[in-house]
Amino acid sequence: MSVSTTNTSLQTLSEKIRTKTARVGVVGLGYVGLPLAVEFAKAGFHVTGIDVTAGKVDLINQGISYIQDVPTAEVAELVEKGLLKATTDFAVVGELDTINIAVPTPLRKTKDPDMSFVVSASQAVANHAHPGLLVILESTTYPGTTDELLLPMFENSNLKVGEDFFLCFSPERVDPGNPKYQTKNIPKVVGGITANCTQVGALFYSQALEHVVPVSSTRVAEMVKLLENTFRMINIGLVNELAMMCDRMDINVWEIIDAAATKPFGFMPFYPGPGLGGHCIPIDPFYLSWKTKQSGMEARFIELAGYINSNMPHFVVDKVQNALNDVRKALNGSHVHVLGVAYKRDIDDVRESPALDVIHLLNKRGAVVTYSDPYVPKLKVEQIAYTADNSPEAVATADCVVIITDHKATDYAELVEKAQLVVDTRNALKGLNSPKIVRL
Ligand code: SAJ
Repeated sequence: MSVSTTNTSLQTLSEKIRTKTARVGVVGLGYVGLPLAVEFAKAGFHVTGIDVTAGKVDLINQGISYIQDVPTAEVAELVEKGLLKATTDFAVVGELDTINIAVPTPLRKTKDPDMSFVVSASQAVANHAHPGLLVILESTTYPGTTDELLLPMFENSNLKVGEDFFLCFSPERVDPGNPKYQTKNIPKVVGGITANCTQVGALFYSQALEHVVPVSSTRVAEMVKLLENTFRMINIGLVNELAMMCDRMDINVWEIIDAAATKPFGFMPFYPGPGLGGHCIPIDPFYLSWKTKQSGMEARFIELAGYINSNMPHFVVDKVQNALNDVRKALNGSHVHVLGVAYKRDIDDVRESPALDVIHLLNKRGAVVTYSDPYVPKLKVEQIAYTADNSPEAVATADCVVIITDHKATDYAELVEKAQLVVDTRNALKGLNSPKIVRL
């Protein structure tokens, strides 16, 4: 009597995972993939990173980290021990037992999902798929991606999902620069195409991560992540609209939010700002609204919040223009110094940063723009290349300084002393009073 393949494959793979002899692969060695690869190598697995960028592969094989949250010393030690290596060759999948796919899921200009990275990475893995393989997609995406897009790539007459191979989705929850929550201690949601898939996916993560949250399907797991980040984007949109209301009514929006935040239950503070940056919050919700449109429903909250958030750079530039007008200066021809260009404080990432929109709009209105940011030495906005001017003169000579990113390293009291005029879009000047200060 032939033993059912389900038991054989599931049991064999589970045993390899439990004994840490499973050979682990991670596709996409960015801010999600490299920390994940390092965590599994630190747990004692032999991990192979796969990336299409040879430069990243070379750096890892030299024991060098290029990700802010991953110390080079850790990478060097793991490479030295033979627990971590990297390659650009997907053929290695044929010798691996598990594969995590963590590649970008950006938006096209039309705000439609760009699935090209997921499709090419998944197909490259599927080309070398074999019985006993566990594949887990981690890239944030619309509900249905894993079962509609990936499953057909892998399943065939010899490979039955949940029996011969296992397919899951597990949302990445990496928060770059977060000193408290990193890959190992962020609860990990995982859902499989079948119960066997969920079971082996959860077993896999439990070998290296502190808390695993199994859910009933890949679609649930895909939707969990979208709820998390849509919740955030919409609430930021709410307070941005509140900021515009308060501006009309001459009320200090920051004081309102701080006072509301004293409510010990039923409230969670969000803060207005110059717009929504990063590769998650401004993007993920549009994966959800795109998919709901496919099922004939419009995600009105998302669309409205998106409109409000994307309008904030205009609102900020209007504030700069009005602040200069109040000191009888035209924006056109004035020197405006942008303080901080990363998409959020204390990191070096400028992806989708509102600073890019603000600088573009300032240029369009004829301002002479300089910027400073301790984490970002160079910047390109449309076709214009900038080099950070971190000199005290830049602040002192500017007709107006606009705080776009409130890095902790800046001495804001000194800034107010030196500057002629400051527009503060982040409440970085909280507690400081001067006629020079204009707040969002
Ligand atoms: N922002 C506001 N007001 C706020 C909070 C954020 O304007 O009250 C702006 C930020 O300045 C930034 C953008 O929104 O431009 C996104 O900020 P973020 O704090 O959400 O930071 P991200 O983009 O790094 O989001 C990540 C997300 N993590 C993942 O998707 C895995 C998000 O789920 C986390 O909640 C967030 O970090 C976090 O909590 O820091």
